[in-house]
Amino acid sequence: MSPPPESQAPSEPASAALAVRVGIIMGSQSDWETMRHAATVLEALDVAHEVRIVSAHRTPDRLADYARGAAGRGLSVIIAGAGGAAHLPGMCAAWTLLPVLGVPVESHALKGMDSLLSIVQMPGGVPVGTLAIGKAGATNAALMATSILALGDAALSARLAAWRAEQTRSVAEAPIR
Ligand code: RP5
Repeated sequence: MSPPPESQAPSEPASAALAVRVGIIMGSQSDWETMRHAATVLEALDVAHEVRIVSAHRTPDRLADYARGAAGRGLSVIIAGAGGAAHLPGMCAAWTLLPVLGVPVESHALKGMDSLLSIVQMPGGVPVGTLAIGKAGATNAALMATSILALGDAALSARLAAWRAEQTRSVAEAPIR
């Protein structure tokens, strides 16, 4: 099998022209199908973000450079998604003091249980905030990143409140039968 296009990052969101506040990284192009849900939420909330493929084991130097430079470039939160033996969020957290939110990507062999356990079981001392496996985790990672940023941004807090209110409005009182 030919190697995946590690240097080919998913296309940049329109909000990239603004000061980037959240970095979404993933171990492989194949993770984009899951991690795109984080980008979608950040776009809906107008949170400037960037998206990169950064593999802990295939591109270790890229990971070190990315994580060590993130705070200096103005990022506030990193969302890291990976599958299988998912070292990416933990290794990223080792290189930065920024909050790192880990998204376990659903794997073929073990349905993401391997990803979940390898991300959530960080030994005490270097935290990774671990979300659910798959789409829900990617979605909630973006919402949690937004909550963190909203602590110091009243306009963003208002946008998040509106997003949540719209979600509430969208829930029907009774199921369609
Ligand atoms: C991990 O290995 C990636 O995060 C991905 O979830 C998994 C499989 O990668 P590919 O073989 O699809 O590139 O590094």
